[in-house]
Amino acid sequence: MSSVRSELVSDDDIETFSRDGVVCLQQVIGPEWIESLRAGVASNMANPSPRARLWNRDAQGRESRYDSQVWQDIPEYRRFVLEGPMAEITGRLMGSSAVNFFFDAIFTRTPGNQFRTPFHQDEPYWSVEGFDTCSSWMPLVSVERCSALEFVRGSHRWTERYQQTNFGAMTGDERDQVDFTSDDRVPFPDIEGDRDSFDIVSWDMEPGDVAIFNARMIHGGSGNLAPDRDLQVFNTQWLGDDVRVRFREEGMDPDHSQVMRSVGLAPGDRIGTDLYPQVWKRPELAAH
Ligand SMILES: O=C(O)CCC(=O)C(=O)O
Repeated sequence: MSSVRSELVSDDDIETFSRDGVVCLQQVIGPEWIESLRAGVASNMANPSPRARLWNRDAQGRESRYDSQVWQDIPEYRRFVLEGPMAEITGRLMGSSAVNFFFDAIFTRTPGNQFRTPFHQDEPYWSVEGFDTCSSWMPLVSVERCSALEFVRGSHRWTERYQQTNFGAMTGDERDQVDFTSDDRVPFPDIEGDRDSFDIVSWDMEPGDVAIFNARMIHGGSGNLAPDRDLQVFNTQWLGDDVRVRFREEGMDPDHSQVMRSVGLAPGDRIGTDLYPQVWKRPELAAH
């Protein structure tokens, strides 16, 4: 399967990603991939993994759901991860010598669901640590800007360590509990309540577009759907050169520490193994 654009990432895209922490690439994922992933999402929703969560159900029964790390069970996901263009795109954006796949995350909302994901950063929840990370928010349906994921431009370079949202409070699931209040972290800024003070960016997006962001970026939103609009997002997360395994005492979400231990990964290790495969290596280094 091919991509729509021949040049996946331009020098401008690389500069924007480094400076702003997010870049929205238009029409880099071909329609064959989108069609195949939509089929994957349908079978995933019919047969959710043990990691699936209901984030929100309103009085009209409109829902927001999440699942993750399902790529090994769903052939369409697996093929996209291992053969699709994201590994090269993210490797080039990060300027990395090689890229390992971390995990997939699936976000679905039924038509009209209003639930907005609270502003947060991803990397402080992860079982790894590093700056060279990419998360890719890839809608499989058209998304109006008012329903797309929003980003606080440049926040990936802020040095403050914030208390993060406890998503476990939303799901009520004890496996998701993360307590970021017990150490020296400062309260998370009230971005929603003071939007004009922050440089918030988002885009109208079509299938084939992907918003790629550093996992330290503050991001949230993506609810607020019109009554006739649903949302299906396939997100993949990618790790570059400086990332190392890190288990966090305060908790992790998703918590990979157990599976990492089971494949022999320990804190301080470079990421690897079949669970976190190296999918792309810079061609000029591939011979070495
Ligand atoms: O789409 C959403 O509601 C949340 C997305 C998100 O937080 C992410 O991709 O990291």
